[in-house]
Amino acid sequence: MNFDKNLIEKLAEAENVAVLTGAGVSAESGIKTFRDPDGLWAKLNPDELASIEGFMKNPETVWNWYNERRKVIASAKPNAGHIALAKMETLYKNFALITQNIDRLHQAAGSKNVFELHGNIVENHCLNCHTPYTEEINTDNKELPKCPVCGGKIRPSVVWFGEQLPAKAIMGAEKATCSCQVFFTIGTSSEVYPAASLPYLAKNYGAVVIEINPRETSFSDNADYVLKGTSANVLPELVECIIEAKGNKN
Ligand code: BJW
Ligand code: ZN
Repeated sequence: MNFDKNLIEKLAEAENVAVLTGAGVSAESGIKTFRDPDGLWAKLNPDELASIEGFMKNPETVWNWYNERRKVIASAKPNAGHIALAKMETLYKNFALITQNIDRLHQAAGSKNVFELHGNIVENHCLNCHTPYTEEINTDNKELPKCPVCGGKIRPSVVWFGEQLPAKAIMGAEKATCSCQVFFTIGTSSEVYPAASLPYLAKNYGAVVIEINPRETSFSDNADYVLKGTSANVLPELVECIIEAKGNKN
């Protein structure tokens, strides 16, 4: 891909960079997205599977849907896009990786300063008393685990529709967004708030905003640069260009 010269210059000069990622970044690791034609929500109802109301109505159904996803995620490996983002972190004084993904693949690739806006699929807690549930999950056991403290229902520590985002994650994400010179939005449809508001916030605070996505999104028209392509294709090349440009500056 031929990158715009001004864009590479901005990336070589920047000290603070923030990146927002979505499901598309993990697509090339074999994890389905949500809103693509073959995505999870094409066949399944988010109200039934990703809301507290859905969980209360059919806790076992929801728990077992997460069991199936736990299996897929446990066998998934970071792809070239995750690895390039971990490398990108080492190039900057301040770098924040803000993710909507629950799969922990950024951490597996080596990213350090990660803000998980929608929680993660590795941790679980009691719906009733909020105590973390630390027993190993047997993904073949269809029965919903019960809290050893109060007997309450155990749920995955992910963020469902209508729920608040973890305060530390959203506050850290907003701080990084307001103080960066360059903001990336990668592999997200920009449909889900408050994550979708971050690129606008970055723009309002003067950052250059770059979108990487094979398709147009709700945000595309507002981006300063749109790099059309998959994250595993675009990111490794882009990171090499930044390294080269930074080398030429010194
Ligand atoms: C590739 C690629 C490749 C493909 N390379 N790219 C109006 C305004 C503001 C807020 C609201 C509103 N109406 C309702 C709300 C609230 C709601 C919301 O935003 N709803 C919208 C749908 C309208 N938000 C919430 O409820 C949030 N909480 C909240 O706001 O609290 C305060 C509040 C409470 C009550 C009322 C009002 C306010 C919580 C949101 C939680 C989202 N949870 C999920 C499930 C997490 C657990 C799980 O995984 O099971 O999070 S839903 C799902 O969507 C998941 C994702 O993180 C999230 C975002 O999806 P993402 O990552 O963008 O994926 P896709 O599939 O949409 O897009 C993939 C993209 O990748 C596409 O663009 C592809 O082209 C691209 N792609 N291959 C690069 N190889
Ligand atoms: Zn409990």
